[in-house]
Amino acid sequence: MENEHHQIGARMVSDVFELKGWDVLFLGANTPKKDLLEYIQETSPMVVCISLSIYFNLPILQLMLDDITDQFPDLTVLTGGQAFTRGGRECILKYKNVHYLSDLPSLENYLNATN
Ligand code: B12
Repeated sequence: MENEHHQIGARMVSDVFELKGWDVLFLGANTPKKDLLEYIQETSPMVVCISLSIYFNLPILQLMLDDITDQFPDLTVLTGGQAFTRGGRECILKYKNVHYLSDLPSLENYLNATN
């Protein structure tokens, strides 16, 4: 996501999806909101994952989620990353199809349950 240069966690998340047989489009770090929205429009993904490492980027994440959920209300969005250890989970509760997962085992459980 925008202004988020940490990409190792997101890379590991995408690897978990691939190991479970999903086709993954890894956009990398610091993806502008506008580009992400265009990308969703073009590729119609089943799930979008967003990684947040820096707590001060939480407002940027919220703006992103506002637009994603507004334009793609049925799309599932998974969020995670170490920023949430400092708070912010309550901010995503208001979004119906946005979920927070704390770690990779939780992601694997989620994928096993949805497959
Ligand atoms: C490497 C690193 C960097 C590198 C990143 C390089 C890269 N290409 O990724 C660089 C040098 C760019 C960097 C920059 C900065 N960093 Co830095 N960085 C780190 C460091 C040392 C490691 C991060 C990492 O890769 N961890 C390993 C990965 C695997 O862990 P993870 O990201 O947490 O991901 C795991 C889980 O969280 C989860 N997960 C992550 N995302 C998602 C998403 C979903 C959907 C799911 C299910 C799970 C999930 O799965 C992963 C596997 O368990 C951490 C400290 C640390 N020990 O973690 C600080 C840290 C993240 N950085 C920090 C800071 C403050 C910065 C800077 C602001 C420093 C500065 N003053 O310039 C800048 C910010 C730049 C920016 N705008 O993004 C802070 C963030 C504090 C906070 N939480 O608010 C940390 C925690 C250091 C600290 N103790 O203060 N950093």
